[in-house]
Amino acid sequence: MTFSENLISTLKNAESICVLTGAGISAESGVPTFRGEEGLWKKFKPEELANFDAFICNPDLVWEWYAYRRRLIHEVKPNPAHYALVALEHFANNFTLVTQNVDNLHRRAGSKNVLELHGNIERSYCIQCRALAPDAVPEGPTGVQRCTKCGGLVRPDVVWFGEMLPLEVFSKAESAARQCDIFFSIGTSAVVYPAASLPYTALDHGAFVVEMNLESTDLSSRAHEVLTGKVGEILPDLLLQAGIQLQGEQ
Ligand code: BJW
Repeated sequence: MTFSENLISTLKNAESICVLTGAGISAESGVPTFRGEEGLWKKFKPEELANFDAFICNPDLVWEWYAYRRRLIHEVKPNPAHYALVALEHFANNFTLVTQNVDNLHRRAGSKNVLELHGNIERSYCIQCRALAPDAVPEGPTGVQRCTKCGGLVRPDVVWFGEMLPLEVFSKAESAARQCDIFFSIGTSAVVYPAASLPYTALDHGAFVVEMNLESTDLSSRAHEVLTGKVGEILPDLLLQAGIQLQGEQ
């Protein structure tokens, strides 16, 4: 892909870079997205399972959904897009990676400054006494886990619909979006708020906004550049053309 000179020079000269990622960045690792044609969760809409009421009504089903995804995530590896973001973090003076993903793949690739807006599937806690479950939740018997301290239901430490995002994490993300020179919205349908507000915050504060996605989204008409295609191909290519050294597994 050939990139515009404007994009290349804005990237090379950026003092501060902010990136928002969604499920699409992990798709090439083999993790299904939530929505769209490729979404494996077509059987269930995320709104139906990713909420507290669904968990209370059918804890075993919701727990199984997360247990299945946890197993899947353990079997996959970060892909060239995750590694390209590690290289971008090394390159930039000021770099913030904001992710909606709970799959831990950015950290596994080596990214350091990661803000997880929707939590992390590797952690779980008791809804009654709030105790964190032991590091690795046993995957043996099916069905929801119970707290070893009080017997309460154990849930994944993720943010469901209708729940607040971790305040401090979101406030750091907003501040990075306000301060950056260039903002990348990568592999997200940009429909879930407040995460979807971040590119608009960046636009309002004068950042150059770039979208990378297989398809267009509500953001596409407002972004300065829309790069259509697989992020695992586009992002490493962009870095190469900007003279930014790729590292790690590509
Ligand atoms: C590729 C690719 C490749 C594929 N290369 N691209 C109106 C305004 C503001 C808010 C609301 C509103 N109406 C309702 C709300 C509230 C609600 C909301 O936003 N709903 C919308 C659906 C309308 N938001 C909330 O409830 C949030 N909390 C909140 O607002 O708190 C305040 C509050 C509290 C109480 C009362 C009222 C207000 C919380 C949202 C939590 C979202 N949680 C989930 C589950 C997390 C745990 C888990 O993983 O199970 O987060 S839902 C799910 O969606 C998950 C994702 O992080 C999130 C976003 O999805 P994402 O990442 O964009 O994935 P997809 O699948 O949608 O898109 C993938 C994209 O990749 C596609 O575009 C593909 O084309 C692309 N792609 N392969 C490039 N190779």
